[in-house]
Amino acid sequence: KFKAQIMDEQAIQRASTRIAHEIIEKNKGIEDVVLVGIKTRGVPFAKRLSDKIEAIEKAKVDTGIVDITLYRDDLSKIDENPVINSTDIQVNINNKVVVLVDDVLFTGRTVRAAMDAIMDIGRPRSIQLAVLIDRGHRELPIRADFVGKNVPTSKEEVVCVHFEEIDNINDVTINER
Ligand code: 3GP
Ligand code: 5GP
Ligand code: MG
Repeated sequence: KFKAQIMDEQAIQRASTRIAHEIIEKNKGIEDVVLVGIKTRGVPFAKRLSDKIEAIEKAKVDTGIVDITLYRDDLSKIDENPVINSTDIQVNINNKVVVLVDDVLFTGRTVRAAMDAIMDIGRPRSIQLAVLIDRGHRELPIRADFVGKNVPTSKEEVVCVHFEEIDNINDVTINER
């Protein structure tokens, strides 16, 4: 059930531009940076960030994709088992700064699994995390380095991120379960 729109297209654009600048600033350029989008909607968000970074720095930024599914044994429980489905990172990540990119950060379990997938294929110098929405309710000691919008939610609420490539519209809404 729809409750409210919390970001429109322009708000997503502005947050993406700001985070692109923050990634460049924190890493003193993008030479050693690899953006890795977490499927599904972390991928179009990573694309937006890489487009912005390229426009600012006039240089290509390496990108990759990880696919992680959370299997919920019981929808009423918070217990979720992250499974790494596939990893598509064509560049060497040894000694690189890997920036994981996801749409929503919630318990942190997906990000933990994504870090496992990264560590399996190399030894990055560091791993950073960029998310469009941080909705709280962390169950692991994980935080984001770059946040589009902090949105305090109840567990009964769902954040719905929509990107044009997938949903034909760019916005973020809050719905009641
Ligand atoms: P995404 O691939 O765009 O991130 O987790 C799979 C999908 O289910 C996500 O799509 C997300 O949009 C949606 N989703 C909505 N609410 C939740 C939730 O509370 N937990 C999880 N794991 N996914 C949710
Ligand atoms: P976590 O593993 O941190 O609990 O959840 C992160 C993943 O689950 C993200 O990839 C995200 O897609 C999905 N997720 C968790 N809660 C929500 C939510 O409220 N809205 C959306 N769109 N995705 C969510
Ligand atoms: Mg996601």
